[in-house]
Amino acid sequence: MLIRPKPDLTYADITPRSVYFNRREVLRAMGIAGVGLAGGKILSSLAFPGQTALATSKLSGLVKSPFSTTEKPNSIEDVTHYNNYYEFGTDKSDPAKKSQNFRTSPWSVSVEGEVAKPRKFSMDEILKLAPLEERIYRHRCVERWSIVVPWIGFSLSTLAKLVEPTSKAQYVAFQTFFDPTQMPEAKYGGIDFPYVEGLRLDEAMHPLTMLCVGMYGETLPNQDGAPVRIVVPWKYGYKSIKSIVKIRFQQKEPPTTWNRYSSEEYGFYSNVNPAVDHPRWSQATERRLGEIFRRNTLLFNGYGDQVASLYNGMDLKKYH
Ligand SMILES: Nc1nc2c(c(=O)[nH]1)N[C@H]1C(S)=C(S)[C@@H](COP(=O)(O)O)O[C@H]1N2
Ligand SMILES: [Mo]
Repeated sequence: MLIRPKPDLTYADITPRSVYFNRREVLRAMGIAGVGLAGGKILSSLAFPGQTALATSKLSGLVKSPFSTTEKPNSIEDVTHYNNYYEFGTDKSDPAKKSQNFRTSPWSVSVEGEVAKPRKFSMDEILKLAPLEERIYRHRCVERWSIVVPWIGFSLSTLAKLVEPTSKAQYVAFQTFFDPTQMPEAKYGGIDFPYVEGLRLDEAMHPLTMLCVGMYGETLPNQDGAPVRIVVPWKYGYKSIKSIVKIRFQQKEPPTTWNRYSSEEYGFYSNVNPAVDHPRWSQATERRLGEIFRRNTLLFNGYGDQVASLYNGMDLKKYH
């Protein structure tokens, strides 16, 4: 039998990042900063040592969100060069390099199952469903690193209400796009694809749960889940499924990728909880990318005031 390390343990703790070349600084020095709408396209044709340029474009009409933390966001370099996206490799630096040619247009998301009005939404339709909000959220990976990201999008409930879930809808299942020809690294991932995730209906309808289409004022970089992903800030990062093509409302609890891989280690709920250890490591502390000293991890990742009531009376150790 082949004994191989569990993929999610590859980086049980973070390694200090090397210093990345700062794209914006370089552009400023070159006198081509502030390129506005065309910025993404120009940037995508430039590459600097140690960093891959982003093929993103600016999103306009952004509104601030009351859900934002006042903590300082990480740099865009941190957030785009330290990723988990196993379809594009298991090393934290792989997604930035290996997702560059991922085709994210045309794109549509099929919303189906226990709903009165199933339909497919094109990306253009999604972008027009609601005002795009900038929401600065804490994001905590089960591997004990955390980041603060200015995501862009709106509450998933906005889309859900349009399809009118029936009374049988108790859970929501999500599925990532999968194409082994575009994602040749996936075969070394050690998990099954397409990547799937799920939430209880009340979790999915909670205003903090985001349908996310961008970050840092622009569309999502490929490595962060372009063109559209879910972000659930009070749960471990793996619940925040990237590049989704399907949302299904259903009666039964859906299978989820990491739970299938190891149910002891990755529960369906996966709420951030410093008092419930992963079987192989403590979850009490975390390291914020860019910081040296560890921080204490907060129950529900600090979103307890908003979400604790969803779990009243539940044994959080059992339903981890
Ligand atoms: N499709 C897909 N979604 C995914 C993953 C993945 O491997 N594939 N990794 C998850 C994990 S473990 C984390 S921590 C977050 C990381 O999101 P980020 O790279 O944008 O910070 O994405 C989650 N969503
Ligand atoms: Mo993660």
